[in-house]
Amino acid sequence: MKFYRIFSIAFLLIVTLCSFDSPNNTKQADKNFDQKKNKPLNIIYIMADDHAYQAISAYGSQISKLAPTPNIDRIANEGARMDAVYCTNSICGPSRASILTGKFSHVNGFYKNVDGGDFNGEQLTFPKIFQKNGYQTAVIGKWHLGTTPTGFDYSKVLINWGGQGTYYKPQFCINGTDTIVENQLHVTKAIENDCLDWLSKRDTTKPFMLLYQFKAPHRDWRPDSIYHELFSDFDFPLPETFNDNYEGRLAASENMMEIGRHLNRRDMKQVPPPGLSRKDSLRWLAYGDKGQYWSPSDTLTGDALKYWKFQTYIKDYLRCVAGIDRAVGSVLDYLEENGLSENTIVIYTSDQGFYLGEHGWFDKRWMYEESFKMPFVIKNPRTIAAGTVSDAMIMNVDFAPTMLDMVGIEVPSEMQGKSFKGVFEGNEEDQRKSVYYHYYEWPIWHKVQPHYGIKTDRYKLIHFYYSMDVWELYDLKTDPNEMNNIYSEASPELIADLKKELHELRIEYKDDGTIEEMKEMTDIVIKRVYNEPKIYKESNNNKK
Ligand code: SGN
Ligand code: CA
Repeated sequence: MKFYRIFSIAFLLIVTLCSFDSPNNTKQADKNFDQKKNKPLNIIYIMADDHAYQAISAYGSQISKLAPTPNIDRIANEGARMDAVYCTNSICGPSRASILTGKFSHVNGFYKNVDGGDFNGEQLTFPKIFQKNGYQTAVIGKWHLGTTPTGFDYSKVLINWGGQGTYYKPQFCINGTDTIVENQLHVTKAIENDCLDWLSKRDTTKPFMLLYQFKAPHRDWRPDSIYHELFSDFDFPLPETFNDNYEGRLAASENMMEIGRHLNRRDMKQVPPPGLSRKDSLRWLAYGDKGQYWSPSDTLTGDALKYWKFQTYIKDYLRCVAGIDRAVGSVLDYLEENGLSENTIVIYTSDQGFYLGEHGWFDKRWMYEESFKMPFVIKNPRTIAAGTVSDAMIMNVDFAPTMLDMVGIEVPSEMQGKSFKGVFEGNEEDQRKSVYYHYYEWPIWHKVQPHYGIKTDRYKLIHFYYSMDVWELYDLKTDPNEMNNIYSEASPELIADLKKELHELRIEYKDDGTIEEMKEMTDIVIKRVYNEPKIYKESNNNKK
């Protein structure tokens, strides 16, 4: 018995050490262990879908003060709140693909959600590198990249509604083979339970890297019934730019994502009249999408109607956020209760930002601040001082290199992003001077012109190039809400400097195709070939 125990301890030790002895990274074994505690660093990467920084109380906005997120704030308080993290393409699948690969959309190939094909899971991603280096890896929740996740020991991802998943009766695919439908729980609760379950059953001899990814608070903002009464006794303030008239911004003026004009009956939780066929009732619910006028009552019109739509929208959105905050809290509690807090990096972010009524909008896609900027809080008790706030400019392609770097794994040179670990160690020279953006999808959904641009610490220059040729320039110091396009009145030197920097970034990131080539990328239709189990396809077809 004694011999067996000694043998198994020795065996475990060998297995653990061998698992770090990867040809990829010889330095890792010594770096990855805390010298004092001899424990490897784990990672929990938490990502919501469409969670605006304005709806996280650590960021201090007016609305978040009325709808606080104490658990997400715990991560910021115990670590850092990052104030200038940007996505390179503000749309779900493309942002996720950039995060996984550390590469820009046009390089990893997944640059459009609609007619953009499937993510090529054969390419190098950070979960694969963690896995190779002895980590136990898992992804649970929203994936939305078509193909079955690769690089994970365990995956349980949403597959219905084209990979979006639904709030109720969501369908999940486990390890690319088994499909299950969750009939009881709200999707956030189901994902929360699955993560806690995976954590409690994991192999404790190995470090872990878990992607914990919510469907909420994505459109159509359907909260768990336990939150239905939340915020029902007060209204939220309107954002400053709620009644923007888009003057001087042609692309914005052509949008189809206005709270006043494009929220449909389904978004507003209206109930179809009895007796309609399934097809007709779906059509009835989608009414409003294309700007068709509707009101829930004969008397609710004009500004009052727009106000009612905003309150209905924002309250449901924030109720979804409340569920996420609880689910973040239970995982943080698990880490504390199981002695894992000190050696686990926890990140909370969203696939992109979102409009909560700013410029009169919902949705994302624009290079304007609310959708370009991602919320990002991170705790790493070994290297990040509690209560850190940083305005270092970071892009989502930097996440993979940073996570690898933080645990001591070498960052592959093919990744275009770079580690921002140095930001927490006072390495100013590591910091970016500007960030780059490129969005391709057109016209659905929401009619946002393809555009690319650059943001420096003060200015933002954007080129809308698809069915117009329009430049916009904002001075973020004097006009943080981006209401005044100063392109035609700015000094030629300033414009020339910014264009030069933009041009250099396009060359550096290998995104220097001609306008015609970029338009072709928008026009090309690459059908998705879902690598999903037959049972899912059949049940989906039955719905049509
Ligand atoms: C759905 C939504 C859109 C949203 C896209 C992309 N419409 O199509 O409003 O922009 O997803 O979202 S819905 O009526 O079906 O909800 S993303 O998060 O996948 O990028
Ligand atoms: Ca999204």
